[in-house]
Amino acid sequence: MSESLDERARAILLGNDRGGYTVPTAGLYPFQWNWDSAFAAWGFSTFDPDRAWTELETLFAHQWPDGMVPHIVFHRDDEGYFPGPTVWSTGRTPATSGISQPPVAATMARLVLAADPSHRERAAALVPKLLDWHRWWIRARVRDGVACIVHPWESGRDNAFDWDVGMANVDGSDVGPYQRRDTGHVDPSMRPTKAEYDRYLALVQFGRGIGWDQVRLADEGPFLMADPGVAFILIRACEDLAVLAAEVGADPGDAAEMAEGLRAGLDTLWNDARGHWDARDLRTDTFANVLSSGAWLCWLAGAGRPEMEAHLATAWGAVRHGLPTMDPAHPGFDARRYWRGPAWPFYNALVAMGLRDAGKDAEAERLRADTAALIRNGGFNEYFDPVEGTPCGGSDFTWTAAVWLTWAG
Ligand code: 9YW
Repeated sequence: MSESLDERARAILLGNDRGGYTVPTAGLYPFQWNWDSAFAAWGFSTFDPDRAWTELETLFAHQWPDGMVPHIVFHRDDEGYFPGPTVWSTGRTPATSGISQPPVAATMARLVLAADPSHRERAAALVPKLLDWHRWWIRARVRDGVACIVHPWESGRDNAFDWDVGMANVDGSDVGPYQRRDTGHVDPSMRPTKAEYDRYLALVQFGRGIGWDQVRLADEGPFLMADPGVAFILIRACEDLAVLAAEVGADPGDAAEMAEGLRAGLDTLWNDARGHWDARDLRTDTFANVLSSGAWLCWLAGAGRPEMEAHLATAWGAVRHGLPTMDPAHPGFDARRYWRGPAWPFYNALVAMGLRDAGKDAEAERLRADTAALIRNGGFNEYFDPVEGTPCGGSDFTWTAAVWLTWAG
């Protein structure tokens, strides 16, 4: 008898385990990524809660003194990824990148605790670290009342169309020669372009040039965009942190107040002319003018609006498989190019969590069933073409396996 999908998913998590941390996928992403790890913990919680807590603890063991939790921890050398530790040059040991990633850890920690409430002490020990991280976001990234990113990688949605308006002001012409590695692992037509990578690198070089001073990065850097994705995730994470702290008898600090303050700033992300949540370039005060993946997370923060429900129905009418990460009617929609169209199982899980909490059970269930079918037919890939259902990107992906075990399967 062939291995069941549950067994396969568990084998992927165990196979990507490098001892206390999990890589997103062998080859393409050989280090510990921040939000991937939080999803890995949720996946582990279905069969090894102890290992789930270790995943989160390893991530937070590399928190910076200022509270930031970096987007990559380079636990050991690996030539298979660019840009590696010497390019970031953050001076940390072990090396880390110099930016963060969407703060889903508090939300995942709450779910991990729910899976096995006996680990209260480990949860309680994480609460002050989560609080420090969320406060870091407020101090180093919230500008104009809303959560911003200083690099597209910080959004976790690297080449989303959202960032084009801000990236237009980043000069990537002088970054010098470099050798990409991602295009050696997967089909280059599914990856961000060279022009985008030049600019990604220019932003890293800027951060390095100011010694990774996080406040200066936001206030003086070439790129600063308000990100609806991170904005919604951070509000939800602060709310979840307040609940988690109460559940384990830890001091919740100002978690609830942070959520409230951030909620008050959300209005500046509503693009009234187009009727949807939208990314905004703070350097030029310009909307991205695109219905994109970040907007789909509105329900996660209790920020759903009737217009968003209508957009969801339209997007679903246009593609057959799962939720597209960009408006299929937009001329820039590209069904296979990373965050410019494809459906991502882990992201669907996050959107569905919001839909369910907003009482939209039918929509949440549709997303679950769609995602399950994609995985059943195509495997545990990084993402899928939402028009044809073709598996794309890296295979045997950690967070795809994790959401199969926790939600889709
Ligand atoms: C990169 C690991 C990461 C994810 C991001 C995704 C991609 C890294 O892979 O970024 O080098 O392009 O966009 O969300 O954490 O899975």
